[in-house]
Amino acid sequence: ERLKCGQAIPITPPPTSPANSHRLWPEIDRVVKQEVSMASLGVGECGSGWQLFAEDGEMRMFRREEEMDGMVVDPLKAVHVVKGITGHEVCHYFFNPQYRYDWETTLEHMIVLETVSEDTLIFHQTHKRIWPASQRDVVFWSHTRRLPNDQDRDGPDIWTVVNNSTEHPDHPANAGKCVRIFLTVCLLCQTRVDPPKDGAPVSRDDITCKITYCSVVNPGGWAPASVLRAVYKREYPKFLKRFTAYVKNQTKDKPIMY
Ligand code: 16C
Repeated sequence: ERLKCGQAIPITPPPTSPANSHRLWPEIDRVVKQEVSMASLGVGECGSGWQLFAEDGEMRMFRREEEMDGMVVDPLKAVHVVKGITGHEVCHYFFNPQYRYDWETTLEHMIVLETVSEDTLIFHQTHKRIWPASQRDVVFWSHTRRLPNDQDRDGPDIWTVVNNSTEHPDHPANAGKCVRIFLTVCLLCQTRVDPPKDGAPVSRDDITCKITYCSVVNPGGWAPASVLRAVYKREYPKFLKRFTAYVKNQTKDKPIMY
């Protein structure tokens, strides 16, 4: 079911989330709720000012041109509809570090700094350098969560992954050759099942995943605006196409994971 502008999406965390005794828990819970509500708003509604900048089949990418202290921090909102995969599967491959080098083409190096719980990890990543800017790195917590589907109680649950910059004493910002970037990313996935009319078992042909991907990246230091905008216009569509194709390929011969 499509969510309408302003329509509440259920975002109550599981009362026993394995991460809820961690020092970061209040922040994680607050940011996840906020990002899920923002991601669930449509792009054409509420006078939001989103401009379409890339389109390919079912995929649409929107941005708002914004600057902070002279640096480009354009928010991005992408929507995609992919057949044959579930929201749980999409979030599984996005969240889990063992798959990241397979699909994340801008990545140079990744380590898990802390396993907070099975649904919450803290990462350090370095990314490929964009000439003529300095190389970038990032430290962020990543949290995945199942959200009850109140719009369609018989339908599959909604899934999300939220990534948000944080600090870590082992990797202080701007201490080495990298400039620290700051990001907030939300992947929100809704699954629709259209069961076969003849009562046959549901197959991958009968499932569709609506993916919303929102991100704000602050480059953290000087980078030419024209280069930065040219890079993200190329890299975001490449990421979403490659990543969703990867999930389709990984899951095609596996049982459906709702
Ligand atoms: O969300 C995505 N990936 C997650 C798991 O890795 C996570 C990390 C996001 C990092 C996104 C920023 C990476 C920027 C590094 C520089 C790009 C290098 C390009 C090299 C080309 C040869 O949430 C998927 C992320 C998809 C990333 C698309 C690229 C966005 C560029 C934004 C501008 C960054 C400013 C860099 C300043 C020089």
